[in-house]
Amino acid sequence: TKGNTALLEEAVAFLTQMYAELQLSQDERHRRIQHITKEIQEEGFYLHTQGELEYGAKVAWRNSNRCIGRLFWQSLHVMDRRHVSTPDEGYQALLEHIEYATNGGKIRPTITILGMDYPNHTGLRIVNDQLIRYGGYETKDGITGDPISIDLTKKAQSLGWRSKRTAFDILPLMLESADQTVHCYDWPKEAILEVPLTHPTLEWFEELGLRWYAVPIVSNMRLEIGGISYHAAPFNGWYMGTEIGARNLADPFRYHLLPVIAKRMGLATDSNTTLWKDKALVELNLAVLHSYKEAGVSIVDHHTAAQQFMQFERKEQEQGRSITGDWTWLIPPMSPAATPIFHESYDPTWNKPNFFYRNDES
Ligand code: HEM
Ligand code: NRG
Repeated sequence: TKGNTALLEEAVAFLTQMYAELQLSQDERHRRIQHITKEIQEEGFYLHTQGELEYGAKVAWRNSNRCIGRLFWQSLHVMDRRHVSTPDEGYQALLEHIEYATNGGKIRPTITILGMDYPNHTGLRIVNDQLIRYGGYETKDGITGDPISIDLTKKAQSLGWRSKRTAFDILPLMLESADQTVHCYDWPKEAILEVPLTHPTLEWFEELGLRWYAVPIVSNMRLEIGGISYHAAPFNGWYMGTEIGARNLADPFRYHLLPVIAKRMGLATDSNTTLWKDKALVELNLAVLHSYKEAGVSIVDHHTAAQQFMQFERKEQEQGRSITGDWTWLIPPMSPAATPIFHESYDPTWNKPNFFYRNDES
């Protein structure tokens, strides 16, 4: 936690930016800063207004250097759930987030801000790194499911969670309360939208029995606004196809499906120069985009996302702002040089408000 002087400095910087950008009255800004100064002196923290929270969350998205999806930052739907303190209320609020964001497939970018920390009070913590993810199990014949979730799956099991041990079991929500006990909740089956994967032309593809969930809801980051940290602030947009098709299902340390798909395609996997991995990647990524489209679930391909990102850059410039970015994350994991982002360079400065990994400044 920050000392009072540092906190006040960050608060003033944030309010100054907000009042200038939204062209609010400078008198009001003065009054607000006076109020906050007193609050910080007396309490060691201050409370954001709903407007500050909403603006701060949107700008945190706009400042997310690693995000290619930032064109839509103004459309973020902010759920102010700061009053939530018990795990049961937390579960209820997050279930509402999932339902609102999923919206039958027409995904709405959403953030929920749950509880908060005050001096001498720790708010709820979300143990999961995404609200929806598949379990992973070590078996004597190798790993079943998502290897990235092996530890979290063990933790759920230690809390009494039981599953069918398929390759695609939805993990339960785990919430840690102030007394450091962890509470475990299964999502209702009907709340979790998933997409079975089929291919536009390869008929055998659906026999692989692959699927992925509709909405990525990142829950391992801290939202920082004006010196105040929100440790339980999960957010979502929609997927870019390559996240699923070129990483989650393809990485050797995730579902590792390229050899399986290449064999079904009849490719010679004993020679690198057949480009069997590249060919399998293309078909897998086509299947992802095709299936989400077919199911009516929002998704964006990496070429369109890159065009939208360039539009974001232009729009920001028109507003007199320059964008910051992390090139190594912005380029897509497939055909990066076929997108304009590859051929640009980005200022790596981290502006605030922003999202940070929990317990970490970067
Ligand atoms: C990262 C796309 C919405 C904040 C990313 C990444 C992609 C992406 C492809 C890289 C992920 C990776 O390589 O693992 C999109 C798309 C969105 C969207 C298509 C659709 C609307 C959002 C929203 C927020 C956000 C709503 C926050 C309010 C971030 C942050 C990261 C990120 C903080 C970095 C995550 C990390 O460091 O692990 N986004 N995003 N994005 N995005 Fe977005
Ligand atoms: N790569 C991760 C998700 C990270 C965030 N991606 C987004 N965020 N699209 C994965 O599950 O594949 N978002 O807020 O939409």
